Amino acid sequence: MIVKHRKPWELPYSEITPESIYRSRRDFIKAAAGAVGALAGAACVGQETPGVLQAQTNLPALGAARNAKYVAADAVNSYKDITTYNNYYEFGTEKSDPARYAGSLKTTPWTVQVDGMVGKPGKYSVEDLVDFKALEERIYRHRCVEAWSMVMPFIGVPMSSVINKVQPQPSAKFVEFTTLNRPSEMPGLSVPVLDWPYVEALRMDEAMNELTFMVVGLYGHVLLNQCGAPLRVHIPWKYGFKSGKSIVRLRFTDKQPRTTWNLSAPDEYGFYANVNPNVPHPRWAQNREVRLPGLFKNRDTQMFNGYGDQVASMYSSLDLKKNY
Ligand SMILES: Nc1nc2c(c(=O)[nH]1)N[C@H]1C(S)=C(S)[C@@H](COP(=O)(O)O)O[C@H]1N2
Ligand SMILES: [Mo]
Repeated sequence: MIVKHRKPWELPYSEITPESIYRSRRDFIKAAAGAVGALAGAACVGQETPGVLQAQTNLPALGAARNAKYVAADAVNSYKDITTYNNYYEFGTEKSDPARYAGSLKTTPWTVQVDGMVGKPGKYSVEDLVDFKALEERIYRHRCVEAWSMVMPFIGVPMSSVINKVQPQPSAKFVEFTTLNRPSEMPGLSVPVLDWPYVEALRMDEAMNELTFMVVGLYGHVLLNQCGAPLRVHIPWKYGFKSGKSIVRLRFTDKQPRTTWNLSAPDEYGFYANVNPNVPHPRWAQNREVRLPGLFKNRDTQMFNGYGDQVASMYSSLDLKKNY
């Protein structure tokens, strides 16, 4: 049974600003202080063109060269913003819940099941699927359907390199990825806000697109659990909900998979979920967004989140208002 709880962005303030009204005064002041800190951080980022961004963390460092082809011009968000303001409903629906509760998740050992229409099905470790000698750093924009955005220095490999290892059959048209479903370590799973486990999927050409990234690190280090350790997807031209975290299964199929948010509210969350400012969410506009840290919508949302050159051609025969 799916009990629909009110999601944070279903409150009426979301149209005006997701943050300023709802936050307690204390949080408000903290956010304002954060904004000042991020400005200082942005100045450092501007100077630090080569090399990998470093974070304040005890997690192991990951060697990865920055791929200059995928560096968003915008200032990078602070490590703190990226790791304390999260959506990861398996740990709770508040933005602060993942940082609070994800620490207890055990990410080793980790097994990814590969099945369906694939030449090399089986159980794989992260290291089997991701070539850690080929890691790259990419600075990607990240746009949530809730109309906030951030810029994140991810470390990973193209999803195409992972898919090529397992050799999908030519008949496979979609790849589905499933998140871990472990109630003992994920308190949010006991609340039926979604039909668990969290499932997302891409058309095969989308999965093979050069931008689609299989992420193992952030800011020069191994991913924190709240960010989707040990293995998460990032698809920068789609709304954030397409980018599943803590992936335990890759399934190849010829039928369009039933994805979690689409099942939960099909009129609000399409299978494609391309960032499209011309298709408003039924309950709020999508043509503006707040780049965090910020208190108000402070920029226009770009078609395909600004990645149209690399992805628009995949949708030339689709009506993107119908296929939202
Ligand atoms: N398993 C799982 N993956 C998920 C989510 C989730 O709740 N569970 N939330 C999605 C949404 S809505 C967004 S915006 C991004 C947030 O990623 P971030 O916390 O790294 O910014 O993760 C996506 N992946
Ligand atoms: Mo999102």
